[in-house]
Amino acid sequence: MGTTTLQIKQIRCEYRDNPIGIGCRKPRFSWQLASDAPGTLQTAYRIQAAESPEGLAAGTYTWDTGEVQSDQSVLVEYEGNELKADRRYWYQVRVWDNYGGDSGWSDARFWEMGLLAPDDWEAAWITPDPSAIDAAAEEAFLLRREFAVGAAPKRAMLYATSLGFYELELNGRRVGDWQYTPGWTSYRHRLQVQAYDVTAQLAGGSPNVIGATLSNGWYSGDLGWGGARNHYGAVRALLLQLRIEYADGSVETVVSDANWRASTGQVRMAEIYHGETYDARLEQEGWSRPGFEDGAWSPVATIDYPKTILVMQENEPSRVTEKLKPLALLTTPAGETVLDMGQNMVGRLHMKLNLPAGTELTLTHAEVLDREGNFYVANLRKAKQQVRYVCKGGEEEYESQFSFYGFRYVKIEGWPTDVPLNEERFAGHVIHTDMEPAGSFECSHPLLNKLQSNIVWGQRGNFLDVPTDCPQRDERLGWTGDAQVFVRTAAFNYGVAPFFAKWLRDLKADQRADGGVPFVVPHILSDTSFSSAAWGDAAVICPWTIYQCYGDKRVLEEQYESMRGWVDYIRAQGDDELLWNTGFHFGDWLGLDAKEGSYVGATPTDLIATCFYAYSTGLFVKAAQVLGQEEDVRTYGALYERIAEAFLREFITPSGRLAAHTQTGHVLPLMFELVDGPVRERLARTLAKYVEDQKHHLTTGFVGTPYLCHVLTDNGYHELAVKLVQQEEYPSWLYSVNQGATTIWEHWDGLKPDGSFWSEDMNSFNHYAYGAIGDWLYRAVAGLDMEETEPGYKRILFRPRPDSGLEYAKAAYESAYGTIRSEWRIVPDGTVRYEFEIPANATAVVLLRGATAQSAEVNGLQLSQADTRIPGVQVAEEENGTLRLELGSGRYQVKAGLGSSAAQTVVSTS
Ligand code: RAM
Repeated sequence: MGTTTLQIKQIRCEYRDNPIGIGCRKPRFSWQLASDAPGTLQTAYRIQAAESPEGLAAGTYTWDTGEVQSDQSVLVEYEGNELKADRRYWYQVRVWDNYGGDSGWSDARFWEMGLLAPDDWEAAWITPDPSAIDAAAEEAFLLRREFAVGAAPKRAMLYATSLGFYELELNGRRVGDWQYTPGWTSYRHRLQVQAYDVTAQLAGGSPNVIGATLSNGWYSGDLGWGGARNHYGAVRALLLQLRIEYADGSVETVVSDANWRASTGQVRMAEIYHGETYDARLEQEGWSRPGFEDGAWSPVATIDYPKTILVMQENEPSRVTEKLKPLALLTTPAGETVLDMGQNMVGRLHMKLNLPAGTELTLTHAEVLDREGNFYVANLRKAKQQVRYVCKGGEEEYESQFSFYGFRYVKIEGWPTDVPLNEERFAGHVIHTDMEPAGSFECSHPLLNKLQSNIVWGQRGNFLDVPTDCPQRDERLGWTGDAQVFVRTAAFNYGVAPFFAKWLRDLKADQRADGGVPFVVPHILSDTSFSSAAWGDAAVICPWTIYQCYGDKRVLEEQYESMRGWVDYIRAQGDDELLWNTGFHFGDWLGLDAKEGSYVGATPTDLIATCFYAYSTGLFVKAAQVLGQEEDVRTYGALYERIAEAFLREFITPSGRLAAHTQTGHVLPLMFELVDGPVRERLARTLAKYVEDQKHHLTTGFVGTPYLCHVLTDNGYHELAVKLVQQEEYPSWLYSVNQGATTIWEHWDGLKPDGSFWSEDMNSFNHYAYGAIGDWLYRAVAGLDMEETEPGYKRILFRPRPDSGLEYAKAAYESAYGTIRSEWRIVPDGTVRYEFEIPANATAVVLLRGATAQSAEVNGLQLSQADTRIPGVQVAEEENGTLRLELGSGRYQVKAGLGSSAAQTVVSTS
């Protein structure tokens, strides 16, 4: 019974299509199946790889798996001949399914290996000769090299990295569109190299020129709120290698070496926090083109700097991903001229000018206006976020190269009074790591949709190469706690596996020998800025979450020692090995129950620390199980049991009362399953009471907030979670939405009801932590979730909650298997219409509360009569008032009754 519909939809190598510059020696391959037949599963696959498309056709394979009986279609690891550096490989995939279908061979795609070892480098690190140019000064410097290219180059690959930021030009044109290269890693241990295919940009049979501009960036710029700079070194330098292959097989290499020339230029200052000073009159026309006279330029010096730390680029690059038009040009009550971008964004302002030479413009960037509507920068602390631009005259265009700004408003100063200021000359260029969009959530409540948008913008603004706390003030650091609370939400909105895999390698690199984890990764704070509970736990929670969401076992393998190191670290703290009751902790950071003048919420830090100790140990045991580390499963499994017992002994009275009277205190043991039976019920009841006592307001901070609604929903108090999320009064998520927020705020009361600010000291309007509620919207309300045992959405769990006070909700998610969709809508007859989409080679469990088989229809067929004869429906049964379906791939429309509680909670939003 063969079918002809089976096809391969997309194939990927290391999460990307036709990637270049791959640095791992065993890349992994994923593909998606497409088939009309419901319940399609892959039964076998075959992958072939060769050094050319002809090689694939002729059968000269570097790898041929043969037909492998397996349903694995995600992240299949390369096991062929050893892969060579700087080489392109082609591959194709073929699959078979449970209907006897044969996809035939997919189109051939390629991947390209980057440089893999220090020996692959002939280039030297170069920097301007120190007697001529100070490579540690504020201003950027330029490097150039002219070289001849023979006729007909066939392939030209350029590899580059730097100490500091670099941007390259080749023959007068920018190389690539990547921003802030080489990205930020734990530079002492790891420095990324970017690969560029410049074949099309090279001029055959003539002189060519490579030019590079270098600024301070994360390497040597101002970083951290203490005003410290040169965290990794003071001297900027470039490492570059261009390999040109000709049609006759010969190869030529151009490298950074003593033959380059150096100059200073038009970028007088460039700093991440402070912005850029650019004097267009100092531009040297044609400097990166052949024929430019560089006699006045200085020589360069080569320096010793290790090449053992080089790694190929691991995550997607940062790019301009969107261009926003200004919403308005304002004149504030104080008379300031201010552009309003309409969105708190991260990136920079692009401008087209035609002003007299020598005109000096100052652009200052801010997130908010104050109560009077005037420009406000106090919350930026020491960050200047300022562009100073001196015009050369005539039509000119500019945007910063080496700085990024967190802003909605831009104050413009220095505009000549006799020239009209036209807002069409400006555009906001949005920049972040160019992650692949993955999910969407929408519902019938407009304010919740705005909240979802704010969460996504929070992610865009703060996933700029590393997961930062905020993008605007003198901070912008990879705070581990923030990343940990947001990772699951992040993985719904975008594909974040490469992004986190990279960052976790930096976490591991910066982890101390005793297992301690820095507050921020990459680590640039003091030697004591390590190991707070819920912050350091990022070492365990993030890899586990990435494994869950992508089925990416390699992240677990790579991080395994780091995960265990963190658990061992905690074990060595505390008065005994089962409690963590010593050391410094951020606690329930910014919890509203904090004492006056404190940032630390009222929940005892030893309770928080011990809960996370248990949680991380439990997750580590699961990781050990996945990786077959039996001894660790035993040892840490037993440790986990003992921590859980110690927790109960220490924090729960014999009658089942928790010794911490806060919302967060109750949230954690419930979320981490440290209590069950009557104790669980009691804690949930008490938590519900606390929420009701607060008239449906939360008091939680960074630690409790992400879990609060999950815990309520999972313990029979979904209606309270709904009330919290739909609460519009302060403090609540929708309070900020009603205050005009376009991103997530650091504080519930960043902007108070009277228009005043919480504080000047620490008041970011783009801090994603509280955006962690996004995970609850996707998983609890729309019900798009997964079974933990088959990660990466191989087995999907649909658990929609039409009793969410909404008329409809829908979520879609691009998984490794393909599109997953979960939608529900309450129709006027009081029934619910659900829609589910399950990609091929995945299956799903559907749990519909309050529905019965008798009253349910699937794809127009009465379930009770047709049950398993409905195509794709494998099981239909009722369990404790819940209808449970098991479905194969396909699209399903389900009509079912609505439990009585749900009918009552529907809120009309029309
Ligand atoms: C602040 C950061 C961050 C938080 C730490 C504890 O400085 O902005 O969000 O994790 O403090």
